Amino acid sequence: MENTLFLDALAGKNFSGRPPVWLMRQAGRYMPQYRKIREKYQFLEMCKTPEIATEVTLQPVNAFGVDAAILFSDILVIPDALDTGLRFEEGAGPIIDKPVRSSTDIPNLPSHSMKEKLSYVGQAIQLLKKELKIPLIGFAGGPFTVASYMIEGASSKTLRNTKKWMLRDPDSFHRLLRKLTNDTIEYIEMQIDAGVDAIQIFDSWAHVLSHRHFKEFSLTYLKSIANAVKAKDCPSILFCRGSSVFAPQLAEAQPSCIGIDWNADLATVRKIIPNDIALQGNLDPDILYAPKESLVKEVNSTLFTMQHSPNHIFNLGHGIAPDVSPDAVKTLVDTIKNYVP
Ligand code: 1CP
Repeated sequence: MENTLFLDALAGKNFSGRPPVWLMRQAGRYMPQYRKIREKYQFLEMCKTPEIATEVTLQPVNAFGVDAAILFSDILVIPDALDTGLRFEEGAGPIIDKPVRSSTDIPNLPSHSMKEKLSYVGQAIQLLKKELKIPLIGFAGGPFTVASYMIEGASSKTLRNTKKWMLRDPDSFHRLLRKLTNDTIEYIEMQIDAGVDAIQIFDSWAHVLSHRHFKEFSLTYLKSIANAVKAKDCPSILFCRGSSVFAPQLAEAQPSCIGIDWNADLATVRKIIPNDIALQGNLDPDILYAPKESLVKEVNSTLFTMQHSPNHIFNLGHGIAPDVSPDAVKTLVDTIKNYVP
């Protein structure tokens, strides 16, 4: 590996003068190179073909020179492996044909080996490790977020069905979360064995939960996953939307790093999170729509806020949108790489 900035920052040992940078959703529809491949294949077909997943993972690495690669896949490969009939409709996002609607559906979920069902991910990781000179991030969804897609059957802004189940029958809701946690741990252990250098957990929809419910229905399971990653000597990053509020609770799971959404001031978060936990973030992804001058100014402000931090990883506060200009992404990465404190 030629560039270890990302791993150095996760270990609290980045003294290079600038933070490493990678971006959530750095591979995807905003890149013309991605759209060209996507014209020929279905999204899940791309995830399931190790050579294509490898090529798409490398696209942002080659185009922008980011300091870490994230495996091209999706958090919904677990519901797919559980035979829920996942498909991606153009413009409509994920659709699950056989949603899990109540406790009676839980026993019908198969107990497949995730290691076997998702072996295509392991194969992509092995191909990538041969190509990459930077660290590779593996990932999975947080059980609460994955459950919410399985229950809603499609994208939802309110997660109404999920919250109704959670509030009316918490015991069976916990059963579903436990099943998904076990499957997720098996899946992540396979990724680590295949060679990923760090694991990020995306609990993207945790922000719909109250403080108490976050602790009960999200954090409990994030803790189990963070412990399993630690037991494999692999660094972990916990991210959720809402992390600017939930960061102190996420710290209880003792991950290597917490991904912070864009609502918080990183310097303020830094003061309340134990120093041995790295912080990742947290530019508002919409700043990529701003004119170049404002974009550079905003990036520099974040860099200045965290300068001399040995454990800051530059990222957005959430993923890149499909209509962002690749030039803006290039400007962002270049501004960080050229930063002189
Ligand atoms: O039509 C297409 O071309 C598919 C678009 C697409 C892409 C490029 C989807 C469908 N997923 C992905 C890749 C993806 N998803 C990655 C790849 C690695 C990278 O970051 O470059 C990752 C890490 C994810 C993770 C993911 N999928 C999350 C968590 C992160 C987040 O953005 O909050 C979530 C919630 C999903 C579900 C999902 N998959 C795809 C879409 C469009 C969505 C979101 C749907 C929604 O808004 O509810």
